[in-house]
This record gives sequence, structure tokens and C-alpha cells, in this order.
Amino acid sequence: MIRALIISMVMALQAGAATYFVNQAGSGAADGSSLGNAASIATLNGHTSSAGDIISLNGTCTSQIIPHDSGSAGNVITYRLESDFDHATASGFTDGAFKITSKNFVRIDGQNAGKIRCTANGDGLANQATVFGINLSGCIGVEIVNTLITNLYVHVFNTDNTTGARNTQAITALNCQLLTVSNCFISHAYYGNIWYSDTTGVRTNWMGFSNTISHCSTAYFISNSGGSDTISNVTVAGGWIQMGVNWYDTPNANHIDGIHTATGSGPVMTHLRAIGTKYSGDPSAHSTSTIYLTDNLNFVWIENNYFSASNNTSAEGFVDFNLNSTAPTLQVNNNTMVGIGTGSGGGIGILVHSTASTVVRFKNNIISNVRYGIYDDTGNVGTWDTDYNCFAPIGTCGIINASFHDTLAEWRTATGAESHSINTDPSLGTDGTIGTSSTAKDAGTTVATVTVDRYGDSRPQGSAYDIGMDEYTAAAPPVTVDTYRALRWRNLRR
Ligand SMILES: [Ca+2]
Ligand SMILES: [Ca+2]
Repeated sequence: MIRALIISMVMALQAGAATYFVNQAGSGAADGSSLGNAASIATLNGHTSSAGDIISLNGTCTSQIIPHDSGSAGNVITYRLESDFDHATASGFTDGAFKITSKNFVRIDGQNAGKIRCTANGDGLANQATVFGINLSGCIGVEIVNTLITNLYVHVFNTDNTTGARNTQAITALNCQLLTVSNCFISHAYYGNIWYSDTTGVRTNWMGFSNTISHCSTAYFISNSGGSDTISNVTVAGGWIQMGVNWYDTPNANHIDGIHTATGSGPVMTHLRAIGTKYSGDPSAHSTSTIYLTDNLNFVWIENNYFSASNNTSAEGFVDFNLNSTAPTLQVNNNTMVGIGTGSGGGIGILVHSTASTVVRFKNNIISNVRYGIYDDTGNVGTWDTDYNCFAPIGTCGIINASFHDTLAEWRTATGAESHSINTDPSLGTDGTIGTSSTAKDAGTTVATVTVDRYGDSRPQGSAYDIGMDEYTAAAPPVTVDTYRALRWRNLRR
């Protein structure tokens, strides 16, 4: 009886929805009613879908897919990439394997098996052709989930310069809102994600959750350049960004970042959250930063991240604020930053370059094994609301406009802050977590926006917040770092 009731409820919910089967090799006359009667891509591109419909994509595909219709809020049209779906072409499409223009509430679900790739785009100048994986323009409510996008361009260090590779982009989203990219694997493209705006309009809720991104020059490039445009509510949470090896074989000023935001001098980006992500890898010395946030920003939270350099560290810090705006609210809380040494070349924890007086709020951060802890290179930090940080081991605790303050005591005098910060080694594990005897345990302060740690453990445990991205619990962390991407946003939300 109950089972029948549930079935009838499900059927009611799906009333009107249809599954449309598609295969590259489908007959032009097929109606898509079954896999054996699958429609071709060309037929699909002219097919009218309704909200709630599922497009089942099967087999190897070499044609561009152009969604024809919009779904509705809560009733999306789903493009379901079945386990054998492989969008594989030699050099890809200059405007996207999926090209979605002014369509709303469309979902692409790779089901952790379906993929989009180029087969000929190996290393070499000839393979720097413009190619997009998924190309969105003017869309609302598009979700891209569980999808593998790879090999748009495979760069190998020091065999070719990569000026032309900039237009190899896994996910491009122009003038969109309510964009979600989650649980995707993205590799081998200049940009993993490039989300941007070039005209004035509503740009809000751009979200990347639990994505694994590697071998890209920049994992997320987020920008606006149109008129008085404002982008609001940008979130990158969870997942793992492995910094790409130097894409510029002649070192220059081009960016190689994990997250890079840019607004130009007019537009503003506000409410930006970078939370709970692991950043690792070898940025080959002239990565600009692991997180590089530039121009007109306000309300920024960088929390619960684990930054771990390997052979080299970011040239301008794990976190770099490069600001034109006046007195933005910047918060960097409960991060763990581990560099490659306290001597020359050991890297910078947090760098602030501001053209106007600004306020910084840095609490509960571990800045370990780096050359410089905090670097205010213009001297424009007007208020140091910084405390409960751990600087150890450290080369120089902080710098203000070329004045070096090597020890924590000197740094306290220079800033008038950091009275509860510590300089004893937190004894981090190889995964950046802390043990029961760590000096970081119970040495932090309550931060209202940080209610869990990177693993979802609630804060505080014991007598107080721990410093760093891990709140110690007697039990092992619920997941290992490498499987962290499986954690969903619900575990990270504040
Ligand atoms: Ca604690
Ligand atoms: Ca924990």
C-alpha cells in the first residue's frame, strides 16, 4: 500500500516529463523513445523538450550539442551523460561541445562517467586551437555536475609557448546567474572555469562545489568588466585544486592561479567565498598566487582551506589581495598554509597590496614553513584586526612597506595586534591536520562564520576553536583529503 502510494506520488511529480534517447549513430527518423530507437544529435538539436525531461546521451559523440529549450526552477531539463557517453573529437569545438545560449534551468549530469575531451589536443603549438568544453552565455540556473572534461590542451613544460592556449577553456560562462559546477573532474585546459560578465546585468550566485581541477593554468578565473556591473555571491567550496606547472615557458607576468578574480577599475565583486578547498602542487615559482583577488572587492571570506606547496611556492603568496577599493571587508580565517621553507624562496602566506586604506581580519590561521608570514607591501593596512594566528616555523613574521618584523614580538609591536598569536610549531600531520598535542589545539578564537572545520567537524571541540583548517577530534577525520571531493556543500555551509 505504502509502496503503491510512493510510486503514485513519484509518477505525479514526473507527470508530463519524458526521457528522450540520443545516440550519435541514431537514425534521423528515430523518435528517441528508447535506446534502440535513439535519435541523432542533429535530431536532438531540433527537438522540443519540456521542463522535467531527461535527454539520455549514449555512445561516442562527435557533434556539437545545442540545447533547444529551457526548463523551469525546480524542474530542469537534464542532459544525462550515460556511462558510455564520450564526447570525443580531434580538436573540439571552438564554441563548445555543449553550447547553451539564453537557456535556463538546464542540467548536464555526467554521472561520474560521461566525459568531454579532445583526442588530438596533445602538446604542441598546433594544438593550441580555441576549444571550449561547455560554453554558456546568458543562462540562468544551469548546473554542470559529475562530469569529466579533459585534454582540451595538454601543455608540457618548456616545449612550446602558450599564448594561444588561453582559449582552451573547460567551462565558460558569460553573463550567467545561478550557475553551479559541482563534483566535476577538470584537467588539461588553460582555464578550468572562466566565469565572467561583459555587460551590465544581474550576475549573482556563481558556485563551484567539490570540483577536482588539475593541469590548468588557472582553475577559476572570475571577472567582470561591463559598465557599472556588480557580481555578487561567488562561492568556491570544497574540492581539490592542484596548481598547474608553469604554462609560460618564458616566465612573465601572466597569471597562474588557483582562483583569480578581476573587476577592472569600475565594476565591483562582492560576497566572495573561498571555503574548504585543498590547494596543492607545484606552481613553478611564478604562479601569481594560489588565490589572487584583485581590484574592487568587498566582503570576502577565505576560510577552512588547506594550502600545501610542493617544490615551489606561489610568487606572491598563498592568498594575495590586490585592491583598488576603499576599506573592503576582508576575512581570512582558519586556513592552514604550508610552504617549502623559511629561507629565500620559501614563499609568502598572505600578501596585501592596497592602493587605499584597508582593514584586514585574519584569525586562526596557521602559516607554517614560509619565508614571510604576512606582507603589506604598500603599508596601507590601516587596521590590523589580526590575532590567534600561528606563525611557525617562519622566516619573517611580517613586513609593512619594506620594514621587516622578523619575530612575533616585533610583529605585535608593528601592528598593535596578534596578542594571542603563537610561534610554536603546530606539528602538522602530512595532510595538514593536527594531533592532540598540537599547540594549535584550543588556541584559536570563535569566528562566527566558521562553524565547522574542513572535514565537517563542528567547531569548537574541547575548550576553544583550534587554529588552522582542522578542528581536532579524537576520532579520525570522517574522510581522507583525497576523497574530500565527495563531501557536499551541506557539510560546508555556514
Ligand atoms: Ca578545539
Ligand atoms: Ca577535524
